[in-house]
Amino acid sequence: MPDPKPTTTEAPPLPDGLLDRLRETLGPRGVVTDAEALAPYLSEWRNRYQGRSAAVLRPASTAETADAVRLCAESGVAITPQGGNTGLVGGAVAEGGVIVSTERLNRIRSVDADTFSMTVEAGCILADVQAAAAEAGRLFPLSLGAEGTCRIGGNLSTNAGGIHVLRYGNARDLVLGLEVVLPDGRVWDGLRALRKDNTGYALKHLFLGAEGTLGIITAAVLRLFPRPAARETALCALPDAAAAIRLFGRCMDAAGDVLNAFECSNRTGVHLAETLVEGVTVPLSTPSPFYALIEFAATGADDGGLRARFEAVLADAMEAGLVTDAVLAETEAQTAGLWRIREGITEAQIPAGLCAKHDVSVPISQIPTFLERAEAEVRAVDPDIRLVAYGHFGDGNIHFNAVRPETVTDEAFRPRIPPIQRAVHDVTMALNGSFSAEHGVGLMKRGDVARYRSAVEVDLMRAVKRAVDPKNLMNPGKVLPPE
Ligand code: FAD
Ligand code: 2HG
Ligand code: ZN
Repeated sequence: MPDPKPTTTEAPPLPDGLLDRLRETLGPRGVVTDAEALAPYLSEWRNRYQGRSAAVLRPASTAETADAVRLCAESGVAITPQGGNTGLVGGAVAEGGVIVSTERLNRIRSVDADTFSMTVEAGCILADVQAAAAEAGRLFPLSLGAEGTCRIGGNLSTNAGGIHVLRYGNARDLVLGLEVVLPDGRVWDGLRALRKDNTGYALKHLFLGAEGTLGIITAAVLRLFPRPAARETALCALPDAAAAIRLFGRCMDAAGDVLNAFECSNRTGVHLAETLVEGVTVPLSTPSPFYALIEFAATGADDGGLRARFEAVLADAMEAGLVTDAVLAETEAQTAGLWRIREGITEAQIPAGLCAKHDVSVPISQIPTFLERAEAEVRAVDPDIRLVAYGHFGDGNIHFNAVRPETVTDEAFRPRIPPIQRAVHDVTMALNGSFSAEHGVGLMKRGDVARYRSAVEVDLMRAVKRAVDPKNLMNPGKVLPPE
């Protein structure tokens, strides 16, 4: 579980003549080598890794992508696919070779409202995909804090989750068809809009969540849904995580058909957002040990008394002592304010300082046990750590961030990260959980793959990688542990 210091090692040079051939193929806008222009592609959101690459390629079509990949493959040059570069595990960090950015593959090819599907290129920004669907009166439900920057190809390659998984599924569940440039430059055209197709192996699922190790996704057919006509959002104060789980059960029971989001945070998460992020205000009178942000949304013209249903669930939960205080948004501005708190928790992780990050999932009923055991392990390493436990509790997905104490520098804290991560992941796996629920493996969790996935699973993954990318040129060194 490496947590490397950033390095500034020079990028290895490319074979003679390759850049000229790439410029001929992609045109002057398609190849970036200037150090200043390269810099943003070589840094990453948390400043944990420093990339190294001699060039960024910016193809503007599938054909250009295929040509560029073929040229690199012929020269034995490794490729790191990159979308919005918002990934949190170092998957888009280049360790030599070239970066292929999808940013010019940014056309919405078509939106078909009648069949509830749309075809988009991989470099479309997620927010633009959502907006194009909305314009056609449809919903593309994938939603996450980075949606203004991340690109749909990156979302599909990380099988992104976000705030609506409990209702609509992960990114994987939102894809009907895919187009992929394979590591040798061939194009797999699987851009089918079929809901049913049992004609052999489901190839698209190989590439979804593969973090760019098997090919470059260039386009996708996405599933669309009816747009919610009404939504109600509440922030609830809770005594503890156990109450959150019982409240989730009640919401599912009473309103599973309209439950749109169930996000939680402990007090430290909300406190850091309030104190470190602009525009975050908690509209409750007193601080609480735990919070839940809950959203109901109805799609029909008749909202089925959505607010009344929500109020009834909250009133029952208050009577049962699961909720101690709650605010139900009255206006769109208040709804946005409540969601700002949620986004603020993620944003606060940067100014708060270095943290040991965990993106785990456990069976929902085990969340309180996980929190208790993981906290004990973390405090054994450093009793003063600030623990931010938040995330998509309705999916059993906890972002468990152990933030350095205020009195300790990032540098002094860095060596404490590996033992903390090891202990937290051991707790997770002992509860039959996953050491990466959303963000993937990238560079960061390759060691965990070796430790926690079975030998059979690792063998199968290696066999797939060898079959699709025998020269190991597509995002080498990511996901699979070193042999
Ligand atoms: P990148 O970071 O560019 O790449 C991610 C991986 O995909 C890399 O391995 C890269 O090589 C590969 N890749 C990118 N494009 C392609 C392609 N076209 N073909 C093949 N491989 C490709 N994640 C969640 O799941 N849920 C969240 O709620 C969430 N919230 C976030 C909030 C913030 C503020 C931030 C900064 C990140 C968050 N993330 C979340 C993580 C991140 O946004 C997602 O992983 C996102 O899906 C990455 O998209 P991207 O375009 O930035 O991909
Ligand atoms: C979120 O849910 C993201 O906001 C980021 O997945 C979580 O690692 C984090 O802090
Ligand atoms: Zn998340």
